[in-house]
Amino acid sequence: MARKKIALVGAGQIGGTLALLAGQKEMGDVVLFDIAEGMPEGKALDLAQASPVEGFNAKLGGGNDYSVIAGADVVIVTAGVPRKPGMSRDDLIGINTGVVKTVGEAIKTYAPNAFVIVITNPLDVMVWVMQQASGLPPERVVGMAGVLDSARFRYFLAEEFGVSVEDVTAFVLGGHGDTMVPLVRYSTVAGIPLPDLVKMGWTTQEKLDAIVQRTRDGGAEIVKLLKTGSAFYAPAASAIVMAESYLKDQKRVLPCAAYLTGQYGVSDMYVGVPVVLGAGGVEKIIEIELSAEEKAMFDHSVDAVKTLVDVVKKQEAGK
Ligand code: TXD
Repeated sequence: MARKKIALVGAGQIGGTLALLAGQKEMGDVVLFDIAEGMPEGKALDLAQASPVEGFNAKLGGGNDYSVIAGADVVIVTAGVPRKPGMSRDDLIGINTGVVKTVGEAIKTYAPNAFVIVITNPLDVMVWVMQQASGLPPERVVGMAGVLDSARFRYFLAEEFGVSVEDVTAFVLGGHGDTMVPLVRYSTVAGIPLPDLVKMGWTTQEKLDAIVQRTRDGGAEIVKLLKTGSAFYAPAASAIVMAESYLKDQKRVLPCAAYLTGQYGVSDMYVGVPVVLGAGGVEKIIEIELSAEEKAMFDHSVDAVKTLVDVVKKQEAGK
């Protein structure tokens, strides 16, 4: 059976890291696209030269012509501009909408059967723009944010409890970042829900609240430290587990920005919810009962996304 093909549109900080991870995990052949002249080829050649050392077999290529993505099984999109200190994710909407629209049209032309994972910010809107521009079925267009937000949450919790990150599960809903809705009662250490751990004296509600806030601010904390860009190792690792679940039909249950058709009372929008990811893409949207407080936070998150989608719709109408 021929190797799968993974196309990375945007070969910057995240794109380059995606390529290395996809190679190391021997997920298939990897191609990098970018508008920066020579850079995608340069990174592909450098990564290819790591393959004998790392011990993986993959064809690695790159280019500035969208035809390089032809026939890709998975396309991971990071094309666009990242935040600088003081910028919100929403500030990127003007530039990145145009970029993602162009990428969507290229995917429609060259890789219409692909599973598309969007990373570009503001994520929840960009994934909607991607689905509209590419015309791919919504179950094959998702956004990566929840896996990253829950990974940040899990890491901070593991630090607080002094346990392995592998035994911490975290459940997040809603938009990426500031309006993220972490479900404390569904987050656990080895299946023990966080509220029980408070009762058991493992932590306090105040410490949990602080961890939730630090998770919400996780992106901005790194942007402030890096000064020249945003996080890229954890975002790349997060998108790779989503790609792997699709390629290997793993049926992982992962928080993704997925297209809702009435679930959680939301229609015709992309929002972060738990889904089953398999060979069919988003195979199931998991709809859980929310408390009044959780529902209010979720609806606030949906409203924030809706506002940005309306901005894009107005931009489109104004053209
Ligand atoms: O969780 C999440 N979804 C977020 C997403 C986590 C972290 C970063 N988030 C966003 O991903 C970030 O705000 C950016 O919008 C993207 C990519 O972040 P990255 O750190 O990889 O940015 P880089 O290093 O600037 O890479 C972007 C590349 C760069 O090489 C540009 O030349 C290229 O995108 N680029 C384009 N490619 C194709 N077409 C166009 N028009 C274009 N414009 C820039």
